[in-house]
Parts: sequence; structure tokens; C-alpha cells
Amino acid sequence: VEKNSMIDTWLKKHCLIYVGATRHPFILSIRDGTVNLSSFKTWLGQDYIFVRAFVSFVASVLIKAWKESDDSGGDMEVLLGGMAALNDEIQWFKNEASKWGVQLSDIVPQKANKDYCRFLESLMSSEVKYTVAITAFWAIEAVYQQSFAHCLEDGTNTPSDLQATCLRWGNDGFGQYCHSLKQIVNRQLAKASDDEIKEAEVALLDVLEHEVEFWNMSCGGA
Ligand code: HMH
Repeated sequence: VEKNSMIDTWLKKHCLIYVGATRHPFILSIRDGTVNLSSFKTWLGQDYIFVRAFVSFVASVLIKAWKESDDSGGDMEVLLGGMAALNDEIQWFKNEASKWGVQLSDIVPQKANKDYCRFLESLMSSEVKYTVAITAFWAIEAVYQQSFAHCLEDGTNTPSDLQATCLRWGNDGFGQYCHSLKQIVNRQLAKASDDEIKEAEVALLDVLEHEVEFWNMSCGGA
């Protein structure tokens, strides 16, 4: 079905870091039920801050789509659907935080989070091409989709009070959405210049590294 998928080629080439991001010890600890709840709460509070930066990044990708892509692939609709989901997600974080006794107004972003948000901000520049930004966007969503779907497979020990979290990113609808993003990326890469393709590959690797650091930070507890 997916011939000439540049993304699949890259994921094979960068398999180790990709597995590092999508099968991180933090995710494996949710999956086998040994997760430390203070790590989970750290992740929850830090990710809320991340998502607020992420919404701004997605807005910037939408602007690039409007300027650079023709209307044929339905890119704007896919991105707008993603933004609608993020609106939901922010409310979900607030509810979840109050459930777990996490005070969101007190959260101080940790270094890995600040570094990741700064990276997003660098991609918001109008100098950065749509192809590069949408590649990063797909990767950011795909890591969470792959990670949390892994916790929902048969025979896993995911604690029942974390199932809803895993379903948020591990549900089939989110999987479909990531697939739509991936198709957009592959289509963009197929017509991109060599320089753009190189930049997009670097952006993918940057995302994977930031995701690993973000999980590491969560494991740190505190
Ligand atoms: C750190 N990566 C991080 N947080 C998220 N919420 C996502 C990806 C996906 O939305």
C-alpha cells in the first residue's frame, strides 16, 4: 500500500532512537503495571505545559499549510481536526490533574521540557518550510500514539486508572489521524528539494531525541 514511503525508510534507518522513544522504560513501566505514580504525576504536569506550547506550534503549521500547500490533500482539515483534539486535550489535562491532586498553576517546566518547547519555537519561524514542520508534527504525534497503544495491547498489565490516559493517544481514531499526517508528510517529501529532505530528516531525529529526554525527565520523579 505504502510504496516509496520516505518515512518508513527513515524509521528503519533510525530504528534504535525510534524504539528508544516509543518503548521507553517509562512506557514499559505503565505497560507492566510497575509505574511509579510520582513519575506519572510529573509527566502529567510537565506535559500540560508542553501541550500549551504545542498548540502554538500547530497553529504555525496550519499557517504554513495555508501558504505552501495546494488544497488537494485536505491538509488544513487534518490540522484543524488536530487542533480541535488539542482543545479537548487541554481540558482533559485539567480534569486529570485535579483527579491526581496535581496543581497545574504550580508546575515549573523542567529543563527537558524547556528545551523541547524552545525547539518547537524554532520551527515556528517563517523561514522553516512546511515540509520540515509537518514532519516534526507527525513525529511528535506518532511517538505518543505508538507508545500508548503499546500499553493497550492484549496481555499487558496497565493499571486501570491509567487506561484512560493510554486510550487518549492509543485509540484507533488517533491512529487514523497519525496515518493521515504521515501521508501528508510522504506527499510533501516526494516533491521536496534535497535540502528540505535533509532538514526534515534532522527534524525527525531532533523530535525523537526530545521525546526520549521528556520521558527520562518524567522518570526522574519530583
Ligand atoms: C512530550 N510529545 C509530548 N507530549 C505530547 N502530548 C505529545 C507528544 C503528543 O501530543
